[in-house]
Amino acid sequence: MKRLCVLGLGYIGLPTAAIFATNGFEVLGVDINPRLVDTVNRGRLPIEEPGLKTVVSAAVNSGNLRAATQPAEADVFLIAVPTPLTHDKKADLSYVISAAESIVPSLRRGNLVILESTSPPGTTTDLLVPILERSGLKAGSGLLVAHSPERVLPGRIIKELIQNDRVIGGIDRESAEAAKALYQKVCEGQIFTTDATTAEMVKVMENTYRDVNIALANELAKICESIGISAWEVIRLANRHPRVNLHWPGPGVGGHCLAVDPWFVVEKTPDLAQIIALSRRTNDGMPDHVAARIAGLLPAVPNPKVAVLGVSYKGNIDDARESPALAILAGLRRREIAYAIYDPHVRDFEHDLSGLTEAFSGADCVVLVADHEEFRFLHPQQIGQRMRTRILLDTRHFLDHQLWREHGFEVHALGESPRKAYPR
Ligand code: SAJ
Repeated sequence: MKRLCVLGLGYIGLPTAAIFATNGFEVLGVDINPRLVDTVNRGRLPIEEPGLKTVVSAAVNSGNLRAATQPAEADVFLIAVPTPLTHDKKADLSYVISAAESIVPSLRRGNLVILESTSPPGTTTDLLVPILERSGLKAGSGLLVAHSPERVLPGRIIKELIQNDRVIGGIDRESAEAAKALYQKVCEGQIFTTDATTAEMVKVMENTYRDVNIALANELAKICESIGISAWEVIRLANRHPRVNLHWPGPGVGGHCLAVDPWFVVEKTPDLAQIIALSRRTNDGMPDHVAARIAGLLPAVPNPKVAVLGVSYKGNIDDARESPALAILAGLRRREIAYAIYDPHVRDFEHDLSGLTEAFSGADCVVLVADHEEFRFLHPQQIGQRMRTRILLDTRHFLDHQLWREHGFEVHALGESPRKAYPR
């Protein structure tokens, strides 16, 4: 199993292809986007991700990684294409379907096909296998098929691809063992095998677990705002209990994973997945809650302006797709509140981005949305001088509030409202 064909050169496919290539595999990376294919063939990067540039340029320079728009014969086909949501919150499996169809003419006896894309439980056996069998081969006798979900955290992809444990679900034991033997060549973590549908459920439940816990924290944040205590202090102290691990509130849950995968469980069993659906709606309601809080904080001045800090879906990454910032900005527009945006990481955004000075100039409120490390070094005195009114709303409880107060800012945080503690 030396020749690999990786379908999809995105956040997961490209790092995976590059890691296999630097471990001696001959890898063909396939993507429908010719510009992306060209970028990869030149050893360049389409995304910002620590360590990725080194691995991709090493892979391309070694001659082991080549990109193309069409698949070719290989020993292993690894599908790592997006599985987004449709408008009615169902899994859009069209990329999986077309990737699977594209490899049918290249499939040969003994090939291993692995689906890495996060998919609703049942996808491998009920959707992927029937497409692959159009080749004339029979899954389970001559064709190996497995699901091996990716579990890496954006911002730590290279490290986690190598170090994380993996769960591999085969359509039969032979498929699971073949996929395990393959990943063992590049992974340091432990590899556990199971059946394909269980592996699919494992993956979607990991992200569902996190989403539900964040919803609990966001609900707590709103409760604490209403009774005048700090959710951040409650969580910090509750987490001193040996069996409690409350998550952190925030301006909403973004990205392509937590905000998407729980719906795959709801889609399968809508009557049963009650807490899961409610959690999704709770988290989806946070951006508008933030917009409403901003509106409530703005002073009575003509044409108030908000400076928004950070629009990626979380800190220290450049990915602003599905970011809660988009819904916050929509909430500001609905309320006819003007804003300017500063983000040192994001390049590709559907709204205009401003320079640092321009964003703060004449502003009445700074709102921190993404917790980029650089924002710790912003100096409230220099910023305050450019603003009309010194108000800060920190949706991540990230900045040094004491310091900002010392420089004349009225400081507010999500999950907190003016203290009523020790009222007597
Ligand atoms: N967030 C909170 N509060 C928290 C933690 C996160 O509001 O306590 C927000 C973040 O700000 C962000 C969103 O949740 O908007 C998601 O961020 P994340 O860091 O939790 O996760 P992702 O989406 O970047 O990556 C997740 C990871 N899954 C888990 O940790 C269970 C990753 O391991 C998966 O591989 C990835 O989804 C994926 O591709 O499925």
